[in-house]
Amino acid sequence: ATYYTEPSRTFSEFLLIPNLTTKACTPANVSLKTPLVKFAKGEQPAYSLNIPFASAVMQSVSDDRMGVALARAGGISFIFGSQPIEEQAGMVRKVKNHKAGFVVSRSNLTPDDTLQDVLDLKARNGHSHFAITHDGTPNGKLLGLVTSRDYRISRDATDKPIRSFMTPFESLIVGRSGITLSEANDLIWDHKLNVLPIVDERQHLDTLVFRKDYDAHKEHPYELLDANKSYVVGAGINSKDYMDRVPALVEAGADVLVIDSSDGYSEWQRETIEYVKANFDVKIGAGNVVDREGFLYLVEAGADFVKVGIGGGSICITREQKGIGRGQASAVIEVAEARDEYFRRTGVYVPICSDGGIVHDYHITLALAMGADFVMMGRYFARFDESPTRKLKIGNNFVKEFWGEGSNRARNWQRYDTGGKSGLMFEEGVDSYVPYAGPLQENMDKTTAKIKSTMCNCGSLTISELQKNARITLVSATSLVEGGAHDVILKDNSGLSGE
Ligand code: MZP
Repeated sequence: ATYYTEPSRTFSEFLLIPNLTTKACTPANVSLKTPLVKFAKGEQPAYSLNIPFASAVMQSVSDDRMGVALARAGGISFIFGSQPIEEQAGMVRKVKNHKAGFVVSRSNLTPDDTLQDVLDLKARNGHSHFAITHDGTPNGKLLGLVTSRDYRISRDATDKPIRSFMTPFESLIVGRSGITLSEANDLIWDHKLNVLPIVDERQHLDTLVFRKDYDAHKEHPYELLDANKSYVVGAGINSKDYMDRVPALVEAGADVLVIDSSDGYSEWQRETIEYVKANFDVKIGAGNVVDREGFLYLVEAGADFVKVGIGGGSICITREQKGIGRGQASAVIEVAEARDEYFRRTGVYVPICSDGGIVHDYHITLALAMGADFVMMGRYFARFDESPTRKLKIGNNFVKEFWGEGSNRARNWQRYDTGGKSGLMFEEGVDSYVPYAGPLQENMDKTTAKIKSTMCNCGSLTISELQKNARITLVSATSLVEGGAHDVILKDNSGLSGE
């Protein structure tokens, strides 16, 4: 046997040490954009994410509803594959056919009309929220209405002429809106609007600014998330029925596939990748691996990205059942080194995804700092309204159901199969509950705010800067205690009463 001299380490064993924070390094200036699939030096990846989050290929996490919600927020879902092919393809189709949360309609409104007129038009068209765009001259015509999710207009403003919301300047700020950057890009692209989208720190559209000389089609300031103007969606496949599953998923519009397996360092995966590459024009990720050898094997087979992690998932008992796996931090660090070395040697950058084991938000920042390009999470997303499972009340708390793919409930034997048995011989996952946490967007806003703030502490405006500049230290067991509230009586738990 070969012995590794270093122990396997998890994220909780590390902390980031701040670097110099320059004045330009503010959360609003931080970009979380990250490549999803491989690309050659000097080129752009075919798909990027605006936030480095993917939802797990799991029955209890990624269906079409999660697919839409996460794509809208700038990440990607991989629709679970442990279901009949047609049902999975149907979910993919639903995400692809989903219309973003706004409509633009040409209207005959003029700046002399009041907002009440706009509201009436809005009511007639069934729009719930809107912003207004204009052709740029103070007396010009409205270009249309943009509905969005959280645009609010005060009641007492409704009888004012629309022009009071406009300035006589060439640049016209037309309204605040909460739609995401990708939605704004779709809007601009689809309707040939000469407006420049300005985004807030959450990558949400803040304002649309009219510019006479601005041609969105010539100088699009942001990359479009996706070329056929629908949400980007991924889908899980396995190395058993791929010859039937892949054609159906591609036909349904899946942009990116991923071979979902607890152990990806196998000839089964190589054959699957080769088949997909030879027959389809679709991106395919593979995994999971936990070391350099596994990474290189899948990359040489043609994988567009590689997933890292065995046994670290919150619902996973693989390590207990089979004694295989590796601490997630150690796995990411080694595979990231192999990725960088491969890039130096070949000029091809193959993104890696840290899959499983994210417990605290700061674990995401650590995973990125250690070299992950994006993270895949199950437990994190299972807690939200948008996950496919039931919300229940247990005692005084709301919870959501969350079960592993290797549990008796999911019976995803293909994910664990090591050769030809069509059944689950023993469980590698559990059936559980997670605390209900509310809507996805609200939670993700908090998480990304923490990541951006930490990146500023580390003096990094982009994920690749963080990967280069981060200084990471191991923590001792005793200093872990120092990291939480300590030596104080917490008010909530004190049991004290008083006036
Ligand atoms: P987590 O984010 O909940 O910690 O981990 C999610 C990851 O656990 C999934 O993306 C997948 O790789 C893995 N998983 C899913 N089901 C099981 C299981 O039943 C599992 N053992 O390990």
